[in-house]
Amino acid sequence: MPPAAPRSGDAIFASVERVNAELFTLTYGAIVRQLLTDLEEVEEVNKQLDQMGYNIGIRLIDEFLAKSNVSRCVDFKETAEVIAKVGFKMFLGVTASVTNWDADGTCCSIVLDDNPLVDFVELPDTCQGLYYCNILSGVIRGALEMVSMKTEVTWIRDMLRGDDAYELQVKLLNQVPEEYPYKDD
Ligand code: MYR
Repeated sequence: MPPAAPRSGDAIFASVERVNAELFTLTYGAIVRQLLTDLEEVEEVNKQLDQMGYNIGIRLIDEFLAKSNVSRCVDFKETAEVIAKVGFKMFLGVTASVTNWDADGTCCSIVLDDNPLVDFVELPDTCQGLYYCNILSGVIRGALEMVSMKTEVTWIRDMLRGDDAYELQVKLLNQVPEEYPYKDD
């Protein structure tokens, strides 16, 4: 058999990236499986995944702001676009679309173009009610809280539950105005 042709740096980099992504997906799956074993109730697993995501989100925002160079958003609409186009790309390698705005611009949906967390995943019937990707809603809630936005983030559609997309609803509950700490006079 002839020796395999040497691969270019780009090809090696791409395959290392793919292996990293697969490892990430499988590790997340192992965490969910362990939580299901330990906590038994699917509802408790949903809460725990959300809480884990929140704890990640409150730390990840620093890395996001440092690496992305995004400046303060003028409104929640811009914030949602930044999450969908920059945040998801940076941390999950995918982008998402923002849709379904309500009239006052405080509630929208983020629809994922792809969801690497669920590659290789099939849920058994015993997992009905599980929000497998609940870590993501927690991440967004935690990250936004660190930039003064209290939100409620919930899954509206989930392909693992038979829907035709992955859709998160992000509702702005309140926004604490940041105060300039010095007097101007
Ligand atoms: C601002 O300060 O107005 C900018 C706020 C940008 C918030 C972006 C939060 C990024 C969250 C990343 C989510 C990634 C999910 C995988």
